[in-house]
Amino acid sequence: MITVYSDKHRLRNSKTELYGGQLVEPYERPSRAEIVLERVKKEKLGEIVKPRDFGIAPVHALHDVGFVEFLQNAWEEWLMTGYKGEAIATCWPARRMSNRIPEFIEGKVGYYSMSSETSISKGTWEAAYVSKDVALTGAEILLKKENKGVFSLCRPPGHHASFDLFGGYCFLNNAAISAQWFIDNGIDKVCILDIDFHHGNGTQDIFYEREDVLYISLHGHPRNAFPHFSGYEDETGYNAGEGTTYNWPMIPGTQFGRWSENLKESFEKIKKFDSKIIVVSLGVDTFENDPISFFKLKSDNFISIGELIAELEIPCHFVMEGGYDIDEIGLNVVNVLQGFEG
Ligand code: Q9C
Ligand code: ZN
Repeated sequence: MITVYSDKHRLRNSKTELYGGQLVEPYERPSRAEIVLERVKKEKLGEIVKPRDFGIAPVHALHDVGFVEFLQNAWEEWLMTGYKGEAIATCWPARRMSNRIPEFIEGKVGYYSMSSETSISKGTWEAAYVSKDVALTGAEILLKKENKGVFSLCRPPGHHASFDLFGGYCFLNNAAISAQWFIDNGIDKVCILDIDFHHGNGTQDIFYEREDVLYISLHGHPRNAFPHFSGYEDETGYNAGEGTTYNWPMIPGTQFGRWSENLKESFEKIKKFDSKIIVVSLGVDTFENDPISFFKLKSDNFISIGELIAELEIPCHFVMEGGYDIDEIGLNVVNVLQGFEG
């Protein structure tokens, strides 16, 4: 399987994450991608290719122009205030407040974010820009070379990022951007299968009213898990998109038995939808040792996940999302890909 990778992901190297009331070293750190790449090489998964620049149009296809401009300029504007730390949101347009866009960067950071753990730092925009090129290059390879599967080693991840929101370590929604690219290049329907531990609120939101994209997610129940306000079972789509969103929230301690039952149930929806391509939002934070999640999947289970997905016999674009147990992230990700290849 071809892997798309760029070392420009290192430009996303924030020093602070607001976690449990403290500023800690971010869980979403450069070594994550390095270790996955090492494993890809060690296991001889296949060729490693660099992304090409697809420009900004595929971003504007799904994200708000003002939001994109904000991401581009946020770090410079934050520096100009004289603040000493990284840009962290502290105030939001909450219930019954005004939705007008503020001028001051501190207000804009709140306006354009869904959560405050994700600091904006120097190089964040540049890394997010290349991450979407990694996903788009992977999409192009899958379509043009008629491969069965391609792995886009995206970093930063994307599935929490919405039309005009960043957060949850995400800035641009790589999986969504690649799904839209498939549609713009002759694939009439696309399924996004999101197996990251967290609900992909951004992906769901972007396609919530669309009938041409099926969004399926298995995740920690929002009663207990980030992003807390999205991912309930009764979120099923709206207007033309009614019935093209399916959520399987699961309780703390969930093991592979229950998880895989739900995966198989989701396959019934995927088969019925009958799309020619699946974008897999591939997070391995469902792992038992993940430091910020509460499922109990074991490393071997990730091989089974790949094997199960392969049974669908639909070409898959694997897009890297979360996974924070640095020691085993390479093993777990490559297990999925090798299981898929058989
Ligand atoms: N107590 C992705 O996996 N904080 N994002 C969780 C847990 C945010 C995860 C706090 C987690 C974001 C792409
Ligand atoms: Zn996650």
